[in-house]
Amino acid sequence: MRLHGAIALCLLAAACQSKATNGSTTPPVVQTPTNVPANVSHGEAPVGKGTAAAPISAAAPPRSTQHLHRVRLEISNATIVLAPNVNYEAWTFDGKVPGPFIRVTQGDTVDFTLVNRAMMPHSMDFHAAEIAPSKYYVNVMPNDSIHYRFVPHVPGVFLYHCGTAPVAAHIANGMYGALIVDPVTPRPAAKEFIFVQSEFYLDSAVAGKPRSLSWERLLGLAPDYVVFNGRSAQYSENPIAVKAGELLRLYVVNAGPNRFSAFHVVGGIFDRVYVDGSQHSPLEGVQTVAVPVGGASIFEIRLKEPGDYPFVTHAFADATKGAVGIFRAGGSGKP
Ligand SMILES: [Cu+2]
Repeated sequence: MRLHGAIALCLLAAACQSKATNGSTTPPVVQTPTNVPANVSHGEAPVGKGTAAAPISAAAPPRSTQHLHRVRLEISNATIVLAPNVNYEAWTFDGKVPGPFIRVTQGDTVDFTLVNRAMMPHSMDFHAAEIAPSKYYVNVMPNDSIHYRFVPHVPGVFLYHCGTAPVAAHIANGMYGALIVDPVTPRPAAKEFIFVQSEFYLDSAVAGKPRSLSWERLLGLAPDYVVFNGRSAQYSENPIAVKAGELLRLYVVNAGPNRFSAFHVVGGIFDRVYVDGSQHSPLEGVQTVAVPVGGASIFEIRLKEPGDYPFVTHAFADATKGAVGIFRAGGSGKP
């Protein structure tokens, strides 16, 4: 409110000065700001009062205990909700955006089947795999399927996505997800979350119909929404409950298709960041780390005291378009 008062005083002073110089006796017009900013740091979106579950959970799946993972994904079109009253006709893995979060351990076998229930060719590219794209990342025709196996040898967190051309359109329509590859020696216990950042480019609204992709806006790099886990600002409207002092581990994946993420937690400094998931030489004591499109990093942080801590891409046009959430730290989770 003090800010508003200062703005009003400045405007008043300008008007008075104008009166003094032009000699008019017309009462000064004082403009009042109409957009009242949320009374919370980085309140780019409405902040919910409680900690109700968000529409799409950010909880990471638990570490796996099996060594053979039969993963079967079905491709289909599905209407998703990008924001209140904004529906989008998405292309999906298993009817959701992002697709299912998958978790395996280094050296496990992934036995993968992709079934195409949509009306056009699609495919699958696992960044965690080291196999020949010309053999496996090939188009699967409607009502057809493909089956292959791979062994992830490198721990980290990895993007998976449809690789059918034009890839930008398939990703912009929602065809991506995250695969965690745990090291054989488990990481220290932590509360773990996955955030997949991505963009949506909308065509014109037609009454009663979900929105769909605007290719022109995509090529113009002008997203309408930039989101974590497929929905604008869902973790601001439904803050994520954590405890002050406990170790948080964030698997942050950038599906794009175009925008870098400048991942940052307001009010915190990362203890360690495993850049692009690499086990080697994590960054220590860093504030903001870029996650490139097609990349993913593992962030570890402890929030020092109870309170609300926004997490954002610090590219603030994108945060304003929905890439913002809140960690709501309560009670002590030591140390
Ligand atoms: Cu596709």
